[in-house]
Amino acid sequence: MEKTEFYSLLNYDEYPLREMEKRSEEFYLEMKKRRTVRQFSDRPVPRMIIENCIRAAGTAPSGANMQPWSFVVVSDPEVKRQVRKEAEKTEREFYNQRTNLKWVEDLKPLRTDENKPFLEIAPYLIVIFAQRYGLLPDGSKRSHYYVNESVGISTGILLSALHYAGLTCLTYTPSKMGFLNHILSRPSNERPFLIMVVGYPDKDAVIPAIGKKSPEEIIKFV
Ligand code: IYR
Repeated sequence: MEKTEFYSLLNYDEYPLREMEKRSEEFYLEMKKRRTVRQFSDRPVPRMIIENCIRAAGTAPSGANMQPWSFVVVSDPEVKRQVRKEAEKTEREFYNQRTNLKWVEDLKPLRTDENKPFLEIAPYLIVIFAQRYGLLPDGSKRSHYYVNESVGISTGILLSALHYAGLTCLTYTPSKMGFLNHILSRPSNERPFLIMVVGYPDKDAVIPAIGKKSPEEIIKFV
């Protein structure tokens, strides 16, 4: 297509088919090694690694390119302590609520409970916020589109980048998340989406004996 003020030329690297096969398989084998970890080491991680991974997340496609996300990186021990305190409060309610019996039963294989020590032990909590709408400098609102899809894709890229960099993470969603706006002073157009707990695994970390569905179960070629 003709180059105009709206367009610039695409920078695209085409690989030979054999190379594409190899790259796709290698990527699969790398991602297959990722496991959600709930026991972290307090070993520090250089901030630049986190920043690079968030830069990768920021390349995600989004509805009308509105990029409706914010990433708040928490490493301050006092802020982590507050997050843990509030998270454990809402989890205690969740695990003891009679109406959640079936849900709690479904979680048994994951061995989760209301204790969330990793929120203080892991060096970083990346708190991802979804912007329901944008706010312009004059205070007026700007529509955002497909917010969940956009922030979900960005979060997936963040997870992949962290794993590829050699870190472990936990995608953690406290049962209620409103407290994150207060603790982190986020505006009312933002709602907490997920906490990405990031660091090295504890040297004795264990993982649940669960697996993934087979390709036959998840793929249909039509
Ligand atoms: N937020 C609780 C419960 C929980 C819910 C789901 I869905 C999970 O996949 C895992 C846990 C907790 O994190 O303990």
